[in-house]
Amino acid sequence: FTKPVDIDALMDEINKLDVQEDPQPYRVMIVDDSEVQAKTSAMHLKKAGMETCIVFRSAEVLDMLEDFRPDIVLLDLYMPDYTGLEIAQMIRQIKAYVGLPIVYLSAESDREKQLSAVGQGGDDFLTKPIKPDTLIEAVTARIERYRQLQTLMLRDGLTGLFNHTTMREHLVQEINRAARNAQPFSLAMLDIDEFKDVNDRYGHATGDKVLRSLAQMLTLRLRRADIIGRYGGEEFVIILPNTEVREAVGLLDDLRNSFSQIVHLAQKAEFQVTFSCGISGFPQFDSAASLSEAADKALYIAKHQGRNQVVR
Ligand code: GH3
Ligand code: MG
Ligand code: MG
Ligand code: MG
Repeated sequence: FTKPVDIDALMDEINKLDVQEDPQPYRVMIVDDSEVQAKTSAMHLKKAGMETCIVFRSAEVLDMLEDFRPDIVLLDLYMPDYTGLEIAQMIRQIKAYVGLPIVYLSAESDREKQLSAVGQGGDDFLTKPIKPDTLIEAVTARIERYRQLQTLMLRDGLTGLFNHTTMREHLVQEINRAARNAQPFSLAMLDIDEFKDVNDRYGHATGDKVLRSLAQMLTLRLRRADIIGRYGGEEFVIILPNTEVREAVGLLDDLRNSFSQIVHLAQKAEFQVTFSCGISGFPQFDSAASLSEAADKALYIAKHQGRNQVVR
């Protein structure tokens, strides 16, 4: 006998999620061989509430990009080992960073050289010395636009969850991370049961609301570290870092139970919806293809055994 869910309280919390702002501070990476210059910029940006990281040696740029995940790179033009231009071009060769704003921050005042720098991988050129307010404004504008574009590219418009492409990239990243740290992780594939009937009976708009309610419940109930995506129509996928398959089955079964108890409203009707779920895990499976295939197979079995259940 499972504890009944207070649906009103759950829906209240779910509704609150809609208005929650993303509180993530802006992240600025500063590449400069001059410690004084870098620290001065960093200090002004920190005062404006941003997070900064300083890289003095260009050889460390790529590693720091992975670790720090900046929203913008401020790049000095002249450094002892590589030039800013070379670093910008190196960054641009990596698919994940094609859209990352790169702004040169240099004392170079020759217009020709500035334009040539912007032509080769950079987005903008700011001349040192720069007023703190000007720097903050320039950085803020670039980051706002970058984050908007990231949301459009990486997320699904209906639910706000990660899209199919992003989830595939996250899966590969998670395999590497788990292997490096010798940790397990689980992959869950969810598919709403008889969803065609929901659309047929109550209309497509109501179907969309059901998709959003599941997305919001998953976002609310899972940990911040869990990565949640909409894989396609009424299919969802979750990566659960540092989670054994056995734990993932328990967790997803709780979610399955909660979701099945939500009473959805259409114009003249109330109805309930369920989902089925298949789970696979690392290191039992250690490639993106084998993990997906195993979760898919388990989901198929869940459907065949009568739906509204979690299978590993
Ligand atoms: P099963 O239990 O076997 O999964 O049955 P099902 O009806 O859920 O599966 P089926 O694949 O036959 O139908 C999926 C339906 O999902 C068909 C399609 O109309 C609906 N669907 C897909 N994407 C969307 C969407 O974005 N919005 C809405 N409202 N419906 C969608
Ligand atoms: Mg320099
Ligand atoms: Mg389906
Ligand atoms: Mg379905």
